[in-house]
Amino acid sequence: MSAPKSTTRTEITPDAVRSGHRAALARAITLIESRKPEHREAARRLLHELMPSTGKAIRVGITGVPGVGKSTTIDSLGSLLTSRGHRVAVLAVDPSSTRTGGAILGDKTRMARLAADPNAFVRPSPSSGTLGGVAAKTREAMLLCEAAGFDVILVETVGVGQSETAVADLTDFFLVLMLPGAGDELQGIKKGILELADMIAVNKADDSGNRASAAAAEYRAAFHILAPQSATWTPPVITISGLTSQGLPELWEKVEDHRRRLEATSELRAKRQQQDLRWMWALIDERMRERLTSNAAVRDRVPQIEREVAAGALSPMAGADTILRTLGMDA
Ligand SMILES: Nc1nc2c(ncn2[C@@H]2O[C@H](COP(=O)(O)OP(=O)(O)OP(=O)(O)O)[C@@H](O)[C@H]2O)c(=O)[nH]1
Ligand SMILES: [Mg+2]
Repeated sequence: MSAPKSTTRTEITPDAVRSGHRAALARAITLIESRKPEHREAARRLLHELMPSTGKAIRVGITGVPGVGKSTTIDSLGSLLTSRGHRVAVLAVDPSSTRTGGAILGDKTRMARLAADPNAFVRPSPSSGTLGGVAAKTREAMLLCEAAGFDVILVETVGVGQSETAVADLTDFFLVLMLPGAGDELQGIKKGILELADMIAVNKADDSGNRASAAAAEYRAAFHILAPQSATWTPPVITISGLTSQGLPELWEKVEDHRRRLEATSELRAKRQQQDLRWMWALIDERMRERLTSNAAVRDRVPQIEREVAAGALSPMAGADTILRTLGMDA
């Protein structure tokens, strides 16, 4: 007797992922993104079994304002790295589902070389969920990629909202792309982004004359007045062109240098340990939230409670108590 066909597609063995076949990896990621309870259990088992095969890649987060050239740079950098024998996986964190359709299209056209490269794997952002949920799925996808033998993981995120912090928390090295045009640009940077950055690359140096190096000088000065984030690393500021690949070999040299230093001082281990702890709490938050939103009794009562709280008939505390009691939690 043969197994029913409908279930065989969702059965992904750890060995299938470890074999490095992109189709198996893609299916495994689809499984971890699934919201169906039976898939979640299978996904947990799969990840659990694959954990020993994870952790060896260089994980790089890449952010910057829309249009700065993240995808273009990833396409060129990724191609450079596969030509050197690396296997490169590209993931995205984009929690705004309205943008996701566009981002998928953008990734397909702007990462054309990598999308066609047998040693690369390009995966768009999960299409729904809170930022915490999307980041958690991306982390799990990253671990699957590592188990499948990808030794460089590039995570793109658009530099608006809170997604940079989430991506910095997934990766070892956080690269911030900036546009040429100093001064104005500097004022526009969100406070905090410099503190997350392990390097700034001013992109589009190919067609901006000396505005790119002027901008780089300003960012260097900005780093000088910041308190150092690490005793072993001062974030470099370089100029690049994602379009022509100018500066990308130097960019990667810096990433490798950073990696060597962090390994030598065991900062890398400490960093990942901290990330694991925050990940655990993010999972707990996400699962609690899921229980809340999937509970039918809660769903039935929430509109009425919201109306009463909005009308001042019920205090916010009493509203929260009622909802939590409906969920079976002691107030
Ligand atoms: N001249 C020049 N143009 C570039 C460079 N990098 C990107 N571009 C152009 O800038 C535009 C945006 O590039 P993308 O790579 O899609 O930018 P992105 O940051 O990924 O954008 P989002 O994903 O929408 O946030 C495209 O038209 C690119 O061709 C560069 O180094 N030089
Ligand atoms: Mg992009």
